[in-house]
Amino acid sequence: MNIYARFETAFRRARDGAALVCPGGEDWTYARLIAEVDRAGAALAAWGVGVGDRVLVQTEKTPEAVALYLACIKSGAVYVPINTAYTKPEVDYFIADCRPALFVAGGRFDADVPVAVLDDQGAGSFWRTAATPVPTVARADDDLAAIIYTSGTTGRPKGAMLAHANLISNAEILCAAWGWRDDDVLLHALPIFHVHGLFVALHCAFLNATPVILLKRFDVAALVAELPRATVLMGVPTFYTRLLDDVSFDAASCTNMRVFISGSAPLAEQTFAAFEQTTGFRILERYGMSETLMNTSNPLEGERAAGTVGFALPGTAVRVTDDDGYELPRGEVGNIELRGPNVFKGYWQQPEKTAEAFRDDGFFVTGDMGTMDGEGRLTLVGRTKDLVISGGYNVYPKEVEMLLDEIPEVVESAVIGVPHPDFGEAVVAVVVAEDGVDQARIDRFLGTRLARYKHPKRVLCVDELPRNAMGKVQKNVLRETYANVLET
Ligand code: MCA
Repeated sequence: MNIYARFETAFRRARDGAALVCPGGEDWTYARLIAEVDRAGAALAAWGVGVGDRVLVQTEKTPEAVALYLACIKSGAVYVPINTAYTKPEVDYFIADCRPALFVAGGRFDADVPVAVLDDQGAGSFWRTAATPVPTVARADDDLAAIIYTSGTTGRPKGAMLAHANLISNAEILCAAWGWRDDDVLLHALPIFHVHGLFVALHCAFLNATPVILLKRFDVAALVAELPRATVLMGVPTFYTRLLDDVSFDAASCTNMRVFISGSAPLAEQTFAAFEQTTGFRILERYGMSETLMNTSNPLEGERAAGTVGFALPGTAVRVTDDDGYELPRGEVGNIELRGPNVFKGYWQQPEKTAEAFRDDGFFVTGDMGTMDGEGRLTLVGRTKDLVISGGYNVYPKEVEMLLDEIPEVVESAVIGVPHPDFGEAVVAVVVAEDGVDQARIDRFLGTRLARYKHPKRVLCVDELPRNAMGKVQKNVLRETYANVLET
């Protein structure tokens, strides 16, 4: 089944109800959303987008961008959203990799594929034709709905292929797990180019046709202003630390709220405790990945334990294994592996990478390390993959190192994640360089090549990098040595 058919059934029931509530802009009812999806669908058809074609999208968060997403899946195209922070060379890579039938960009862009513009007001050359209702294309369970790029340890992003059935089952399971209600109101401040803001947040609301307060971006003042009419907030830990730092945020802001959900990065136990102290709410932490959507969740009813990501969601099998894939006794630390209807179909045009990621019995090896207690509660304790999670964005050091090593004065570099008061963790580069390399030089070089959030927040020059007997750079030593460089 096409997931849009599920949404549309709910949308029709709630025709006159608020769909997208846009502070400072025009609100849309669900009837309007249905019509706008048809308008976007007609535009896609006019651009020649057919069933199974990829549509690469790098646009601001507008109601029209939401309609474009829904129109893509409705018409059987494959939606490929990318971060608005990506630079031209980064976007060129995605174009070359997924060969989209259409690239919908936020502004003018030169490419060897058709480019349509949908600007930050939701206007632009994308709108080619008058609205004509487009049919909802029937899709089999394994047919792709989206490709979500995730960077890899090689420094080259891989496209995780998600099918309609992945999206439908995960959305249904989350609605049940989090007790979604018809009178819920979702406060939405996440970007819509990642699984968290797009599939987790919007799909829960759309399956139930509940109102979504659509903030263009995360802004504490706007969030605090909207909280009194919301019941559900989903955010990365930075949302919660920034709320706690804001003097206007207190228990009174939350009187209408039902649940605060956190994910995409580890929620510090002190944040969990401080939030409970300020508001009385225990943040519900859950665990997911682009490849697998949501895997585990703390319970809605029952003990939400700080520092853990809760229990396997219904239908998802979670195990902790040794390096050969054998399940370890409860309480031991090992690789987290998963199997279930949420798990993706593999990496786009990368059969070897896909094969490497799965065990023979179909379990996906996440690259996260964890431990499971006797009751089945999972705690994340680290990663086998070299990855930095900064404010909920994944940054693979290799990608940054490859660029740093292109700078003529740089002899070698090592990129690490260190604690950051706002982003939880942030990127730091340790470089061996000939005279004359400083932060400004590196920022200038990276400026047109790498999304800003991946730039090192600090560059440290050293005479040599610490290496083990095998000659491998000891990143653990660097992380310990420079643990405090971003603390202030
Ligand atoms: C912005 N900057 C960052 C980050 N965000 N630096 C490091 N890490 C970040 N996450 C930098 C900008 O480059 C800029 O640098 C400066 O901070 C201010 O930028 P601005 O855009 O104003 O920042 P912001 O609006 O305050 O953004 C912070 C944010 C945002 C709200 C925490 O990063 C965010 O929305 N994060 C959520 C990401 C997310 O949705 N992740 C889900 C993916 P300069 O001033 O130097 O130019 S993971 C997922 O989907 C999985 C499946 C899951 O489980 O959920």
